[in-house]
Amino acid sequence: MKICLVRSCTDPPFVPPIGIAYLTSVLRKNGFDVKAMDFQTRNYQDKLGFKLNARNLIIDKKLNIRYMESAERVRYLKLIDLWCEDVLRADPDIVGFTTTWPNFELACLLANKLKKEKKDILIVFGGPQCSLEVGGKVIPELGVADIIVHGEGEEVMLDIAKNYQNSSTIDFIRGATIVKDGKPKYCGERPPIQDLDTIPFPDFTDFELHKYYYGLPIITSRGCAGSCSFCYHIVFWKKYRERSPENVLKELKHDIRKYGIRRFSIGDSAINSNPDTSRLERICDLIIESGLEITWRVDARVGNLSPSLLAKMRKAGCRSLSFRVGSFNPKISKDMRMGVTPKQIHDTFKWAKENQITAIAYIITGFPTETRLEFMEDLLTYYISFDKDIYANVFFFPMGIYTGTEVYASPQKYGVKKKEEFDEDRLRYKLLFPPWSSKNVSTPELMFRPALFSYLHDELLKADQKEREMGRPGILAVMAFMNERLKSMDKLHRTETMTKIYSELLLSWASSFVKEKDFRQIMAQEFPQKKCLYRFLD
Ligand code: B12
Ligand code: SF4
Repeated sequence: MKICLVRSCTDPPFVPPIGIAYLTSVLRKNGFDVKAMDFQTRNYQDKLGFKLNARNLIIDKKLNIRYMESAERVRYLKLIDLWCEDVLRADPDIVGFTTTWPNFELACLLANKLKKEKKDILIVFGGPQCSLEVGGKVIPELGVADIIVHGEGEEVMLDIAKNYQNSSTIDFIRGATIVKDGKPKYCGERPPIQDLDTIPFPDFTDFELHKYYYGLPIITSRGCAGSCSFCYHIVFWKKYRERSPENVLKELKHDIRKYGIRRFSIGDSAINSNPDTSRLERICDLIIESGLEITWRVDARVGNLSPSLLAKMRKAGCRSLSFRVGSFNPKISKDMRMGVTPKQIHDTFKWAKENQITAIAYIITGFPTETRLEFMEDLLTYYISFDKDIYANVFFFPMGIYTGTEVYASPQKYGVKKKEEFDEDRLRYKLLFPPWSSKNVSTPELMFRPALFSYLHDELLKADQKEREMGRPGILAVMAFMNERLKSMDKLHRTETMTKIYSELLLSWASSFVKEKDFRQIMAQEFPQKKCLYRFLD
């Protein structure tokens, strides 16, 4: 029996898909004939003669591509035809798709096409996009998959392959939803794999490894010991589990020997998730002692990385840390159940910098409890404490409500007003990013807050001279930056909603510091040449 495992994506190739590499390994160890395919590295786009950005792809419930010029629609369908031919050439009995939101629509279209071409093929969907909420309800409605696996996949996929080999109908698989005659049947939760050291190392032999930008992926723990209210990682992996440092070292050595790659992307939700950092220290010690010359990046959290630990991590090859910082505002950070302070953030970033580790921060704006004033105060705090060397890599994102998270499950507690009611045609929103709102954040403002923060950040990065001239503290300087933004937005966007939000933001922020009349006076004195601000305020 032949099994194909596929990643159907048009994004640039960062790392090979470790999820299907794990499944490949487990299935091969059990005697199955497996072919893993990553369409991210194959040059289909070159073959077709055009580049496609599937992140803009929107399909409806009938699998029609929506909101797209017909010429471009045809290009996507051509791409699906090419992919389909490739999969069918391998003559599989089972095709497994690894899904995330950027590749989900393409996975649905390809699965649908495969089913049309070869009726008896068994289609299995797995990966992060297959949460119980989405995988158990929305995917069955689309009719593209026979089985949807929720969460950790090694044991479940092996069960599916064994069952299918013994009988061509599958009635029950724990950890999955089975779709029969269009009806989904959830077979209940499967306990997470207790001892991660028992899982065989992922098998990357089918991938064109030289084509990936970030080297080879490896994962040393699954889940997170934290409990942040917006975080999908804890929902997906359920229980936090760690591999032993010795087992991690063994895999690193195995990868170097087998693939000749010394650059790693560690995929842990947070490498220092455990408040007790002794396991992390031990991993670093083992790498240093064994003299492996490797480099790696990983996600981390703020709170328990000391200067000495960071120095050790650097020595063990750490070159970049991505922090899901949440918010600079301690109150919002507490609401997020992250509980970090601006000082902790600042110190961690400073120590990383001192140890020549690039620190990247992901900031979430528009948490449902974040008022406009709090957001504006955050902007100001950021402005005042900004240090170009430390905050060179900061990225701002709108708050997304993932299915299954604490915020999703308790809309009342977080004041989330709207969670359903989307445009039926826009399947993507239904799956991941509902256009929600709360009494503090309207839907358009949700998208605007990170844009404003990014703008300020970019200006601060280039603004050495300007900054000095303006002096600190800088309410007025921030205003000036925002004014610039408004001007460019006026030209670029010309959307009334955005302009309105922007002027409201300015007014509410300003009036919290100074009376509106005084504010106008100050602005008139300080920035007489900047007319457009008044235009929108009047
Ligand atoms: C490291 C990482 C990255 C790295 C490397 C990406 C990679 N492909 O490995 C980088 C930085 C490049 C990255 C980028 C992005 N990422 Co990322 N990433 C992660 C992270 C932290 C770990 C991934 C990992 O190593 N997992 C370990 C393996 C073992 O798990 P797995 O792949 O999920 O596979 C298991 C199961 O899912 C299942 N399974 C998987 N496939 C299949 C298939 C079948 C048939 C079956 C049965 C089972 C199955 O079994 C596997 C083994 O147990 C996860 C969060 C997390 N901790 O899981 C986010 C995560 C996967 N990323 C996410 C996102 C959104 C992105 C981006 C879209 C971000 C962006 N805005 O651009 C891009 C997408 C890039 C791309 N096109 O792939 C989301 C996905 C959410 C969703 N529903 O789609 C996650 C879950 C984080 C989150 N926000 O909650 N990411
Ligand atoms: S520390 Fe990071 S990975 Fe852990 S629960 Fe919080 S956001 Fe999620």
